Amino acid sequence: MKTALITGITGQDGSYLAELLLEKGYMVHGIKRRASSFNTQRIDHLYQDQHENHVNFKLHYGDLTDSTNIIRIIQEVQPDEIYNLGAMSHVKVSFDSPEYVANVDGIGTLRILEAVRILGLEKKTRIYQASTSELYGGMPENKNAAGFYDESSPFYPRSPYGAAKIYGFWITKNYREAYNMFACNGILFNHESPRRGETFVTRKITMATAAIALGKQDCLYLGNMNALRDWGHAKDYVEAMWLILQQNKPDDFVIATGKTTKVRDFVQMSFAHVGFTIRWEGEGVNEVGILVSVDEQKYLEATGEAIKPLTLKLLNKEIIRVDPTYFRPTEVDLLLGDPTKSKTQLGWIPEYDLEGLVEDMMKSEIRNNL
Ligand code: NDP
Ligand code: GDR
Repeated sequence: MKTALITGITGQDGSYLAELLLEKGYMVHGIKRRASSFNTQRIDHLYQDQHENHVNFKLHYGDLTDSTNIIRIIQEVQPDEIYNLGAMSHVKVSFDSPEYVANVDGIGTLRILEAVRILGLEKKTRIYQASTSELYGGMPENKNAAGFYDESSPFYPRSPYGAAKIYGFWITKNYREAYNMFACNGILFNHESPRRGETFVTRKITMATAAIALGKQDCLYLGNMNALRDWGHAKDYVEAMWLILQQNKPDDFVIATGKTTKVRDFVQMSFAHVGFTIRWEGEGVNEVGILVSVDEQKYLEATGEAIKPLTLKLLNKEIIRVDPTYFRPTEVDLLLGDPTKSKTQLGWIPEYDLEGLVEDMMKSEIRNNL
């Protein structure tokens, strides 16, 4: 039985990865932070009474800012694989707490690598580092000839988050080269799911779509709707993380769909799921989305209910508006990844396309709201 340690196990990716590794027969350990209220909703279904026999899922209190804690947990667990997913992962919030992000997302990665070295586990323990398309940032001219970012595209981060993650990327690569460690970066483009944090744009949109459709909310406020993102499904992306650590040689891989979509079009797709048609008017901060019609049949299929009078009252009203609060001091306008290497070398085959992702998220939101 292999043993894995996951930092960030309470997050979106950590929860799907834990499920995947348990299915594969791993003993799974995770690090969770102490919080004043429960923060384990995404993994509660995996909980096991530690008094039972054959326990294969265990949580440890810890924090990536605490070296001694990290060393102690790794010493106790003696992992074959570490997945370092723990991070302050919100790009906009990273402008508010840049030093903290540098500590957790940057130095936190170093703490994991050093712990493995200090404990003499370099030969035993393989390490996955959660790197990101935010490393590429805002330089479209850095793309390859076909217009995509790939493993050889230069980096130009545009946020304290991206800058902290770039340290994580390079220190992982350096430990691989300096100490022969099996340490790899997965450069993952945006990936979403029904478990996505509620303040990331896709989840914010699908939650609001369901709430507006069911008469519980009047309007969705968004920031830059012209941003383009390469969105995949988190379930597919955790499979790629595992594949990266099963290779003969350590290496870095881009994980992406190879398609990019505007935030505005994601909004359109999400509302189309409940039969809403939106007309866009105005520009910049004055742009609004007006509800022009509701397809009764689609609404019924999506919600299992007839259209609510409160929903019909929204016809011809502005249901989407721009709030500049959500703009970032520096924005990443366009992300589009080239998954050729991961598809050919890892044999990674994603199951979901964008339509499938939106459908999965919307079905879950409707269930949550009924
Ligand atoms: P989430 O924000 O959903 O989860 C982040 C996890 O990190 C949570 O478990 C959180 O704990 C934990 N965490 C935060 N701060 C600390 C800390 N100081 N010490 C220990 N753990 C901490 O992120 P995702 O699951 O979406 O992403 C996983 C990783 O992949 C992150 O590193 C992210 O930056 C990176 N990434 C994500 C992409 C995406 O599109 N989702 C794309 C590319 C990279 P708590 O629950 O207590 O807050
Ligand atoms: P991102 O994801 O910054 O790409 O980072 P997010 O969903 O936050 O933003 C995507 C794009 O949507 C625009 N946007 C809004 N974003 C949010 N959060 N809220 C809004 O109201 C809103 N309106 C428009 C943003 O400006 C941006 O252009 C995610 C995180 O998971 C990172 O941890 C990860 O590394 C990258 O994806 C790849």
